[in-house]
Amino acid sequence: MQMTFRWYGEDDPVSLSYIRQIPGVTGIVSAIYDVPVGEVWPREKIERLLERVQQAGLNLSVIESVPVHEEIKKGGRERDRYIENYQKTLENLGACSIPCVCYNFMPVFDWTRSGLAHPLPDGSTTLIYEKEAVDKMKPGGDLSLPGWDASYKKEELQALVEEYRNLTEEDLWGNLAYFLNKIIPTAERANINMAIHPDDPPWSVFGLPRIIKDEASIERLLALYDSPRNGLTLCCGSLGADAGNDTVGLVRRFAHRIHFAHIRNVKLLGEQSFCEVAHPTACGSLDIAGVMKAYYEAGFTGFIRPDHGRMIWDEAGRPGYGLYDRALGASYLCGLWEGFSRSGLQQKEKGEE
Ligand code: DNO
Repeated sequence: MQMTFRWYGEDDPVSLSYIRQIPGVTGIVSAIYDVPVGEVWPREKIERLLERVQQAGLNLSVIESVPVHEEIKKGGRERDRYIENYQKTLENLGACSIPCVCYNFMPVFDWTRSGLAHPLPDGSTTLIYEKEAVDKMKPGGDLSLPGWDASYKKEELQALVEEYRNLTEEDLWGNLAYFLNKIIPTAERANINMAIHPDDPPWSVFGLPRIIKDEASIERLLALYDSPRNGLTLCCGSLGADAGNDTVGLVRRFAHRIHFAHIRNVKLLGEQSFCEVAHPTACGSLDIAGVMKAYYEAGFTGFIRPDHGRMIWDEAGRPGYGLYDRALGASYLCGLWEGFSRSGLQQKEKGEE
């Protein structure tokens, strides 16, 4: 595995030089943030990002994300134009030797939470999703969605949500299949591993369809286009918010098609409610050591990043993306990996004796 860390570009208070100082981290996960969703990412901008990251002594490992325009997800009249743009962006990324691209197919809203600074008993703060609070939110009304990177103006939002009203999950599957049929051949030519991020949380929010949420849907997604380039960002925190998902089992089952792993722990708080906690297994409801062991045993060579962190030690910054707790997460994950590789080595030596 290759340990990576997300960097939001020059405006990110967590600088590349700080990231470089986290033991074990060799790669950066980033994106071009100043091109409107749906437009082609110019090659020069990608080259500049690549140079910047390399100058800091790191690799540009994953693009997270190249966002998918709503016209594509909705199956709108303009979708072919936006798919062509997406293909051009992939070609430009391929020309810069970017190995992996993360994306998602969630209508309108990306990750959703009801609070960004929920206090934990240890005095840190964290992201929380409480069903009751989310059920009361009205997109387009007076809703300000915590932490959401708004790509739309509020007025546009209501209209957009309305346009999805008649779109069923099956329609969304059809639109995803249409998209993959066009972009996976491009990714194959560009040598890029496409890695879809599951829905976060893995259930419908605001009545909008969500389809990448469990083992059966991942199975179906992979079968839509049977190519190693059609792969996954396996986010155990997203999938693990549903107690019905066995995150260790998912890693074992799909390891061959996982290109990128997001690792974080959540504490389940009842039906469709959870908060995020520190990475170690003991801190939450997920078996993070088991997840890492499953990657280790599968011989995983892809990218891993610690996902959201809590805010600790009075750090202020982008919710979920401060430096300290994610750095602790990276160290913990690297430590587990080293432990597994040492015990693997010992077993091998014993066998050879
Ligand atoms: C949140 C992230 C998501 C993710 C996208 C991938 O912190 O995990 O925003 O980047 O869903 O397309």
